[in-house]
Amino acid sequence: MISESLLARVRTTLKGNDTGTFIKPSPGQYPHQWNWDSAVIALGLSYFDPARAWAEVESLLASQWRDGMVPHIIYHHGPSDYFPPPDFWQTAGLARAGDIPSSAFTQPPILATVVRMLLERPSTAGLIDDATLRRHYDRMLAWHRWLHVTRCPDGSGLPCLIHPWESGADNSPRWAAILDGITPADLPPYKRRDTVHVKVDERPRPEDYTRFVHMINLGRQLRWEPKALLDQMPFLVQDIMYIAILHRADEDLAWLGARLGADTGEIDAWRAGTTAIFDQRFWDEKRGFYYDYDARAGRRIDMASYAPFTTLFAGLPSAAQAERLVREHLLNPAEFAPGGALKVGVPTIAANEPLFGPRRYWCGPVWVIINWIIGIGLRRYGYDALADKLAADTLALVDDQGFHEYYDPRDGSACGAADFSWSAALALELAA
Ligand code: 9WN
Repeated sequence: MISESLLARVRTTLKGNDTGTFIKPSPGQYPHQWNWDSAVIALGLSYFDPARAWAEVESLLASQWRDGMVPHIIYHHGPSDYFPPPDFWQTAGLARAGDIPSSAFTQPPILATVVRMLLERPSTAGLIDDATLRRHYDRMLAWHRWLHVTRCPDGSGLPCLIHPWESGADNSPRWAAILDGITPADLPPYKRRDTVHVKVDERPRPEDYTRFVHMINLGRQLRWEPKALLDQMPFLVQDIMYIAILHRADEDLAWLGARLGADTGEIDAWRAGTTAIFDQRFWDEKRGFYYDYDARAGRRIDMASYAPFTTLFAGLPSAAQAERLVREHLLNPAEFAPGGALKVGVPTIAANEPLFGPRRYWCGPVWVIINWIIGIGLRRYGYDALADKLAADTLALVDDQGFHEYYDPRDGSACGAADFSWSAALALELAA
């Protein structure tokens, strides 16, 4: 149940981050619109400003590129003190780019799932007409098609990410081995800004940040041409969480298509394709766990992370696989469960991984969005009591520490940016 006091705190945080056109992720650190942040922020808005929830969807989709991609950062109001600024991407004059300055790659496509959720709740359902919905549907369909086709080098329908920022989990140790093999060269001049607002040891290491910039520079040199990126970027990854979110979003997009009377055959084929290949590509029967895939090297990435649990959100594992994910890993105190070194879950990297970094961004901290996604997945498989416990523990964290970007799983203390929009928005989801 949502208390008046929680609602008031969320409203204050989101209003404080409202730019008028969109809600920014946090006051200082992230002054622009981010793709998956914006989508889940719309869910929070549905509790006290439902029209604004749809406006958030509208402003995100307005950034769509002509080739279908929906970018990861959108600079509606021009540059700020955030690095990289809009010009750094060098997208001006690109025929395939959109009308609003943006980054040149994308982020987890959770938007179609959010749109379905908004359509299924009374506060927001009646506030959108079919013509607008059809426009949103066509845009999301084009984005998903871009992912399944343009971003897929092997005909499997599984998209590849070409930069760690696309995963939403920028410096995850899942990418460490690939990043370690990249030697930055000929870097353009730049000044890192993220460590102005957040402690250095809670942000990506300097050597990784340099590689992020190096890969943006490579993309610029390739004029962001999709085929050239697939052929030449040193980072070419099939990310389990990204694909799980897309698979679930395909399901929700097909639901929307059926409601609008559209032919959803293309989406059904993507879903069938992903289901057919998912286990073969990612499942390790011996360890009862999924592993991401380095498509450039042609091998699995040996790193135990939160990502396998997000497959439950998409309904990808069988009941037996789900049981192994939960029993052998999620509830294992040596890895992901409170009890041993951990006080709160779910850490973004298993506690017994050598690269576990409990305060460093995506190297271990607990993120509200991840717990929310895992909780929905647990319910999908009937683990309601576990989902209830995860929601209660996550809410206790935000109650105690405030709406932070992430939390140290050893003691629940706050890390990263404060007044973080999706932690606030999703606290309402968890309470509801
Ligand atoms: C780069 C906004 C975004 C999130 C990402 C998170 C972080 C940006 C950064 O912040 O990434 O895109 O500057 O670190 O990793 O998931 O969407 O909240």
